[in-house]
Amino acid sequence: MKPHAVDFANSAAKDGELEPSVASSVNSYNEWDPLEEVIVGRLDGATIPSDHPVVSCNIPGWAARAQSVFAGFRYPTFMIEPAQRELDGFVALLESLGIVVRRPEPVDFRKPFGAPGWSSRGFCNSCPRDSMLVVGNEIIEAPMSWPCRYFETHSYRAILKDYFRRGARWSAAPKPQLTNELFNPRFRIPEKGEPISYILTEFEPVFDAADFVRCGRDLFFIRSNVTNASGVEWLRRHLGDDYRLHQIESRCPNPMHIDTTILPLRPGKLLINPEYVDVDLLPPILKKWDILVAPEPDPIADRFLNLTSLCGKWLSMNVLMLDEKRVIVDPHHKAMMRAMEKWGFEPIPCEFLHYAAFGGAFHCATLDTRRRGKLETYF
Ligand code: ABU
Repeated sequence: MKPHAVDFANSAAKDGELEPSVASSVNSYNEWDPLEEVIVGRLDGATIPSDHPVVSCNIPGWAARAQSVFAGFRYPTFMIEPAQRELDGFVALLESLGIVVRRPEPVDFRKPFGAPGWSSRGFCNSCPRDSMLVVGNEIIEAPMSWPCRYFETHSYRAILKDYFRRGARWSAAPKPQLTNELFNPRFRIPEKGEPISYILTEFEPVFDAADFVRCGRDLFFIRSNVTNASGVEWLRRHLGDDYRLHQIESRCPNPMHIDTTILPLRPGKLLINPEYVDVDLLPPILKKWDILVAPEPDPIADRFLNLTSLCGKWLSMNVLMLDEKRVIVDPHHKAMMRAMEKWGFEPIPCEFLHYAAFGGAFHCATLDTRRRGKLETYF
């Protein structure tokens, strides 16, 4: 039998539950091919992350303090409602552009769960980018290190099973144990000028999918407080010789997710964060690409938005490419809108600032499962 072909001796296949597929239901190799189908996260049941050093070290100032006081409680309605309005607007925008939008199931994230040695409540499924990586026709469930996110992909299982039945490859990295050995008890966020260090040890492979971005055969990643070297190595071996992984050195003192450090926008154009990236240290493979330096983010005056954001100010970079030209940007970020125009893109405004309290913006809130394109080399 050919690899990935459906076994028609299987009774489910006879019952018509499995469909052999020529073109996979999942097909996305980069960040810019024309977007056809996307998973967008949800806010229902959102719960403030349970306390753990790996959580607090990644949350900025006041939000970390609030998180430790209110850990395990539901997000208040006054935070959910404005973010939900923005999310509904974002989904409506994507659908109006002919893009198929899939949604995870709502979950009561307050329910406790656990594994040997620990227990936690959940968080939310606002950011599918964090928990799943799409490489070509494969979706890989990431081995996440925040205990409250351990089962986050379960709310996407109906979608994953549907993609699988229609020909996609579906895999999951080994579930980590998340015992104390994974976390350095002496870790503290490095001060300015100190070398970057991470809370994770190499006890076992862990990574968040959002620490990787795709450019065909080449993927870029950062080491972070949720992605260790073993996690990167697991992915490197899993993807095999068809793909190359390149590290981006981020100077972010509490790095978590590459999409506010660099974002490839189309072949030859890389958006970078000037605070986190030293252009001279970019992998040599990027030497021929244009480096687009993200403008200083427009400050957010609303104190409550600032206090409750789980993200840094560079969330202005967290844009979503619909194709090689069109890009969804928050209109608050006027400097980014102007820069995108100057660089030859067509920014499409969509308000989304309230989503930061749930962990991200457009890139984080989505997982592009189908883009029209094929595996290519861009370097
Ligand atoms: N989850 C993306 C946010 C990363 C950041 O705060 O910089």
